[in-house]
Amino acid sequence: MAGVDEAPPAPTLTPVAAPGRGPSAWVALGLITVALVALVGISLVGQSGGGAGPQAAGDGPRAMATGAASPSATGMPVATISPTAPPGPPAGTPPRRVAVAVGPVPTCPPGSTPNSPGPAEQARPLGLSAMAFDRQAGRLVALAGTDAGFETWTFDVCTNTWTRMHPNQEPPGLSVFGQMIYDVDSGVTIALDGTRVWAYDLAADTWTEKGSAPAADPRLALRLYDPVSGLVLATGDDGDPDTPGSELWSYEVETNGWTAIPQGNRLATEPREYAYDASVDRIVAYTDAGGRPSGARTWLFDLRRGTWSGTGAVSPEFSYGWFGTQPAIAYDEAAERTVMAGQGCHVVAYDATADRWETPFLPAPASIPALEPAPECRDGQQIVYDPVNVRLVAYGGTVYTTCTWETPDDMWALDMGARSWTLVVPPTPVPPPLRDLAARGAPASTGPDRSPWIRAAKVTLRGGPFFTRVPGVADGPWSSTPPAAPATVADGLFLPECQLWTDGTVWWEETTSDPSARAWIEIDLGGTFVLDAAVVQADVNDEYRLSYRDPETAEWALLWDVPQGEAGGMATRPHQGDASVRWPIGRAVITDALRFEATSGDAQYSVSEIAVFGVPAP
Ligand SMILES: [Ca+2]
Ligand SMILES: [Ca+2]
Repeated sequence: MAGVDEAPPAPTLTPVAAPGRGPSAWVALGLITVALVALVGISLVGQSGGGAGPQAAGDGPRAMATGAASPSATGMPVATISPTAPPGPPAGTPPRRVAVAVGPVPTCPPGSTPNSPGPAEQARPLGLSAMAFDRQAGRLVALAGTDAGFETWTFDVCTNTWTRMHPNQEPPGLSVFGQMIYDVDSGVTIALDGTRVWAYDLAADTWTEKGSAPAADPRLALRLYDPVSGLVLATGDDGDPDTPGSELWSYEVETNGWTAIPQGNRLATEPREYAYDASVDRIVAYTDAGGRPSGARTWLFDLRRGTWSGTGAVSPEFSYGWFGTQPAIAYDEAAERTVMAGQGCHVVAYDATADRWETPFLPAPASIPALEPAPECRDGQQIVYDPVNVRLVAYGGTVYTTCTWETPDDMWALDMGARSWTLVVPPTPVPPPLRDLAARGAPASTGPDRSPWIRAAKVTLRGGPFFTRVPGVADGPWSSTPPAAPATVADGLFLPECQLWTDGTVWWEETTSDPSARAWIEIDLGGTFVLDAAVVQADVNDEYRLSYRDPETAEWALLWDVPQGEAGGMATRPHQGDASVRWPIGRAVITDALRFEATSGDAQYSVSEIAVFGVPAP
């Protein structure tokens, strides 16, 4: 049993319903968000045939479709609780503030510098699935899913370094709800593989299979540790549609014993997130909007009395729509707040004693347009409280940068008191993309099995006109840089991915299929070559044809029908974002000249690089 003490009032943060932001700003943000959602949608479509999308970083069913994303995907606070809010117990008086000690607090060795980033070059878990904080060891425990199975890692918050552990065995899977919970009084980290419980002893570096869950409940999920009872709490679903997903269980790892927690009253809607709030000795449960306007709610569960109560708090809305994965949740013992983060650059904190949600950072018009990869903008990341450094640690997830989803591997700490982020592990350094084929050593660096880039002798723009607006193609004002020199389409230099289609490119508008009025580009290779590969960077939403001239017949023949790209603006084919990936021609093509033209698209075409590879013909 832990002690319960009165504690002094905590400092306050900004309430969710912050004054001073006028309606126009909210409208602007809504529009920005719609645009962001549209961008994200485009990106997801582009990924459909490729690797895992951002949802892969989420946690299964809760991250799946519940309908189209809406402006509520901003996670913006709502003004009032509407009549359509889910039914449930009425709001009671906010609980009295107590201070339950969650567990021992280890300290860093003298001379430690936890605010200095750890080594950038260090190995780290990729494909993070779950994290928990081992309070005895003072380290994070993480499970990361890889193609070869789950890996166990630990993170030293005093040196900011990851260590790959090599335990006797590792859980074969993780429940779709994916959380791990550190059991303080038993000194082990608990995981659920769907039907069986596993316990990790960090000091011994061993995983032990503890036994089966109480019922074949695919929605069973570990949620939190109760420091008063010393038990881990889980939620499940008994199939009763009147009480969806709100069965409560306690788990005693020492005896592998499961006990149903009696509930004197029940919620009619399924909470999405749970945390134990030690400042009031209550479970904080969050119900998302579920498609209802202003439908997000916050509930409290009194573990000692077995009763739910509603709250009067204006609750933030997180979207669980088709692109939104769940926000991360953790209780910050120092700030005495339950914190949720993720989706639309949004961090919110619940102060149970005051019954209100707060926004430590402006969720903002300032950050969304820039699409800055701020830690709070990540989707599907994990956050865990670090009692050693009295702050939250955030890792994992995905972020939308410039024009594509990326999986950042840097790690951040969030000090709720100072409202500041600290970088604790820098991103892994990566070489810049090979965007300049003409750079010294670039052709040679592509490997002995790959032919060198062919430096063209002359580029000629034919037909057209180029760099001229054609009436009826597109409305509205727009801008472009001065016309690019024709030679830039064969100078070995690729533009930044997704750059505006008229920025530094050779562009043209074309509405006719009449051969006598068409535009095309001819490239004189300055000799006769045997080609074996090509790379093209051109406007994303069009198809182009690259042809070659047969030196013997002077006829033009198809070399490559260049497909549409994946995302926004200038797009490299065959692989967006990586000009080192070549399209293999697959047959011996001998030629001395190339021809490039648009074959279909939106009548607005541009190209920034047409690169071919091969050797001089014998
Ligand atoms: Ca170029
Ligand atoms: Ca186009």
